[in-house]
Amino acid sequence: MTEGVLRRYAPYLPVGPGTPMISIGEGGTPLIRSRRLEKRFGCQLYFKLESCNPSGSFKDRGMVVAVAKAIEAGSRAIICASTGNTSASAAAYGAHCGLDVYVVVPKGNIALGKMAQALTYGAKVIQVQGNFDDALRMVRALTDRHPLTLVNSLNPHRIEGQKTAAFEIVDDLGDAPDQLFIPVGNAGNITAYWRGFVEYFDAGKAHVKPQMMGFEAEGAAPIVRGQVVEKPETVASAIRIGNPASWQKAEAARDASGGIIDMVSDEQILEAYHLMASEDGVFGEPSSAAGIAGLLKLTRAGWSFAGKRIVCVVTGSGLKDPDTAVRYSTVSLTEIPAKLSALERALGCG
Ligand code: AN7
Repeated sequence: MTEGVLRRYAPYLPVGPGTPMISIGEGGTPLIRSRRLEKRFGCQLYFKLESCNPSGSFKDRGMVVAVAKAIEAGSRAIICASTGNTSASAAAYGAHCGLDVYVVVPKGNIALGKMAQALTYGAKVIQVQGNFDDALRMVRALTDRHPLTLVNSLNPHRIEGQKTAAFEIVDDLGDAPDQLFIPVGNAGNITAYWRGFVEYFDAGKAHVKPQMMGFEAEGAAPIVRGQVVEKPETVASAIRIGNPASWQKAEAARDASGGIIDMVSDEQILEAYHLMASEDGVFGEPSSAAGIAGLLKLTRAGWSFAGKRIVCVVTGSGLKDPDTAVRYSTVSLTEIPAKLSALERALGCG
């Protein structure tokens, strides 16, 4: 049986005798080597496929810990604000444990697959006439006044769980990579990875620490611009965030690692999204392409990654957002009558 994150990394997690060791199969995700895309960069490029978690995103690693600790503390109900993946994950783990789940999402700005998940797992879905930052502000104020457990990454157990992805990368590669390329939205994940790499380094399990290379979307880049973005906009709806909760922690991770936080345009995100899928068979959601978009941007700006060992985090599955996939498809559909001759003609061999 699959171990899950709580059992596999118990010594590194806030796990005690009273913690329920729940799992729906999170963690243990594949680290795969690029075959084609990496040639553009002259580096060794690996993808960490967090899309292979049970709800299809990296959120499950943190959610399993947050939900276990909520149950341990006697909570019966959890709530989050979300651009989609946190709500899908909260709904999944809440369902597994019989908790009431409330998810607050920006109306019209969460991907179809994520909405389908939250609804089918049985969460109560509340659509706010506002953006993610509005939803998070409301949920924070609500949980100050009412006995609901907040499972956004402000909940420290979320970050604890998410750091296990860094452990797995080191366990798989035998050491930390030179650089980690990762999308940045609410900035919890870059914070969690850095913590994981530092803890494994301090435990003697890794001999180097990677540079953290984070990328926001240009229309939602508060950290890069140094100010809150009131009306964030990007095709990558998961990272359409103007006032990240872990802003300072992400900057600290960037600075301590000697890395950067930069931004990529929607055009660069969509280019990377298509290249990952068509050249390496990796179908991430648009936000998950921000890392490769950043690698392409920096390479074109003259940076050299030759000889480096780089891991790019594919944070969520491309299946989450079928609307964007179809809308921006670069391939044309062909329709034919049900005849062999028509098929031959269509393939140019008739
Ligand atoms: C696929 O679900 O914020 O920088 O509410 O879904 O840790 O926020 C999602 C974020 C990257 C950014 N990739 O991670 C939410 C939410 C995907 C995501 C991010 C998200 P953070």
